[in-house]
Amino acid sequence: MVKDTLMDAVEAGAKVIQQYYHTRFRITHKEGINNLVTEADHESEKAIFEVIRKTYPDHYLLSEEKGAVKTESKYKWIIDPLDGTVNFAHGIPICCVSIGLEIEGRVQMGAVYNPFMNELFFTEKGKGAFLNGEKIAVSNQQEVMRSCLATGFPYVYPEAGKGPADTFGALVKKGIPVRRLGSAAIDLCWVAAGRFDGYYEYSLNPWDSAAGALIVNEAGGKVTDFEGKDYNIYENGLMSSNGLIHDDLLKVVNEHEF
Ligand code: LIP
Repeated sequence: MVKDTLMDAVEAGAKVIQQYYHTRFRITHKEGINNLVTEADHESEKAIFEVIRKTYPDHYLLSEEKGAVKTESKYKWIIDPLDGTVNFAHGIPICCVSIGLEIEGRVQMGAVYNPFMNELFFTEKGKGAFLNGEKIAVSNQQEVMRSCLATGFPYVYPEAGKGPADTFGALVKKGIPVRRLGSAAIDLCWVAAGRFDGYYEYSLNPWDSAAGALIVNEAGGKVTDFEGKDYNIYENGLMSSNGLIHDDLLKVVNEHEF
C-alpha cells in the first residue's frame, strides 16, 4: 500500500514538472545567491501532498518548500518535489522528484524519478535497488585514480577551512573526472547504477538524500559521513561510493591527498 502511494506520488510530481518544463514560470530566491525556487517546485509539492494525504492524512510530511508538516505518526515522507531546481530553471533536463519514506526514524523505502530521461529508481530496505524495474548494482572500480566521481556545491559557500572547492581541486589536479550534475538525488542514483564510482557533498538537506542514500546502500554501495560513520540524512557531509574506493575518497575529502 505505501509503495503504491510512493509511486503515485513521484509520478504526480513528475507530471507537474514536465508540464512546467520549457514554459514561462515564476522564479523566486531563497538563502544564498542562486538558490532558486520555481512555480514547478511548489506545484509539484502540492500534487505530491495531495496523493499522500488521500490515503494517509495523518502521516508526517517533511518537504523542501513547505518544511515540516508535523504529526505524531511513525511514518514520515521526506520530499524533494524538484531536485535540481537550478537545472530546471535553465532548461537543463537533469532534475527529478525524490521521496524517501522514514518509518520509526529509519528510511525504509525511496523513489527518485527523472521523467526527462524516463528513469525511475526505487528501493525498499533489504530488497535491493531498481531502475525501471531492473535490479541495479554499484561499479567494481577499485582505483580512485581510474574512477569517475560527482559532487555538488552549496549555495552558501562555507567560509572557514578547506571546503568543497579545495577537494574538487585536489581531485581534478590528479586528472580524475569529477562531474557536477546539480541534483544530489540523481548523483546518488547514478552511483547505485554504477555510472559514478563515488559522489560526495559537504552540505545537503534530508530531502536531497533520503531516497538516494538508501538506493546506494541497497545497490551494494556504501554511504557514510566524512568520518566514515553511518550517514545521517539530518547531518552534513555525505560520502557515497561503490564501497571499494570509499576509504581513499574519505582521505581525499579530509586530507586533500591520496
Ligand atoms: C540541490 C542538490 C545539489 C546541490 C545543490 C542543491 P535543489 O538541491 O540536489 O546536489 O549541489 O546545491 O542543494 O536545491 O535543486 O533541490
